[in-house]
Amino acid sequence: MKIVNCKVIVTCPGRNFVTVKIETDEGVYGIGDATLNGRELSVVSYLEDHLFPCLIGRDPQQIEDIWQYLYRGAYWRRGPVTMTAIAGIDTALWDIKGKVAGLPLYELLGGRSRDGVMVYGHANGLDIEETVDEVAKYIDLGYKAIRAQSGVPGIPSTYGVAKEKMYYEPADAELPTENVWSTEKYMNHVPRLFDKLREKFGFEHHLLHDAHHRLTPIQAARVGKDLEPYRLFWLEDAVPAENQESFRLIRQHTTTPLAVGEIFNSIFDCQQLITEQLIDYIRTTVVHAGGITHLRRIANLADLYNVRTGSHGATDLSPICMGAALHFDTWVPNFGIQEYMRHTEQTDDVFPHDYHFDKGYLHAGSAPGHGVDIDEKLAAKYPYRPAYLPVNRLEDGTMYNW
Ligand code: CS2
Ligand code: MG
Repeated sequence: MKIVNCKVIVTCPGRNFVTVKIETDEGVYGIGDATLNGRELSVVSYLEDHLFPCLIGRDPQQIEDIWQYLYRGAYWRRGPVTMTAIAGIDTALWDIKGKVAGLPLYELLGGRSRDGVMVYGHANGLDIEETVDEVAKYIDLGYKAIRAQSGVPGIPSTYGVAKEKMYYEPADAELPTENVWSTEKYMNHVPRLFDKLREKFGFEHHLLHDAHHRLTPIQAARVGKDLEPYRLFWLEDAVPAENQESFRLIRQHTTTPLAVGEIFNSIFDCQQLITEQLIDYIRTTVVHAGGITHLRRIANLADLYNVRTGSHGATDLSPICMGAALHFDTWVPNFGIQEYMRHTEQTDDVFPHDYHFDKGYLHAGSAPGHGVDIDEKLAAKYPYRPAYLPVNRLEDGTMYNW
């Protein structure tokens, strides 16, 4: 079997997605997600100009060898653009392998470890009352786990608080919008949100929260301690994790479980966090961490240290990534939870898929490969539109983390 053609499909059914399609001489094809929010076209160039020419004529069944060739062969290893491009190819190759074998991807990985994949949805509101109402809606929809974010009094806009409740989309402008942030105001507010949620709904549901890289280690330690009575499932991205040692300090002070890793792209970004058991959940996912081949390595390392998976699943990860992630989650022994932000109907129409939601769980489906396809004719109706995530400044104008 040989690879005869590779292409990239860029489409914007409400938001931008980059898709790799690999075709073989036997007519079987595979697709993979290669979307990097706000830097989409860099990945397109990396694929078209540098990787695709190396693939023509290769045996698509040799996934490991191709992965090593693309990773080691670049000389310049790692980085989000490189690893997202490799992920797009890797996912497409696993899709091909599944189709050739006539087996769903989770069977190729080692078979089913669970019946369904527990997911968490996103509840958010301009204030605590609105967030409480949104959490109630997710409970009614059957979710077992809900992430809660609320606007902070005195700050005009807050991370995670959206106008469009079911379809949160932060990449909303042709040039980055500027937000204002105050950690002090946030820190006073966030325990009140969870106090209210536990008072209203009790302790039956898992509650999660994302601090979106905005705290210093000692601030994160304080927030973790303040939230302890509310038994969070996790506190996410408490601090930027470039400095992995930061987590030592947080860990010394709080038993609130910690999750990190949605912006990591390699096992080396989480090596210290995992081996020193400084986190509880690793959030790397298929599209940004080198595909199934590399994510499996990260999960295996994590398993040795009792760290569980909790893959990123925001709307900027296409349904192809979600499909592949669900197969991965169905197999991975040290599964924790999967993030699930619903895609718009427009997006779902472009990417017909086999997975479905039922009573708080997503089910990967049993179609061969990862079970997601792309309607190229429909995709062509939605051309690329520049769209960026916001940036953040402190109240005095200092540039900060968004
Ligand atoms: C996030 C995302 O889902 C999450 O936890 O932090 O909303 C993130 O901001 C986007 O995926 C960025 O592209
Ligand atoms: Mg996050």
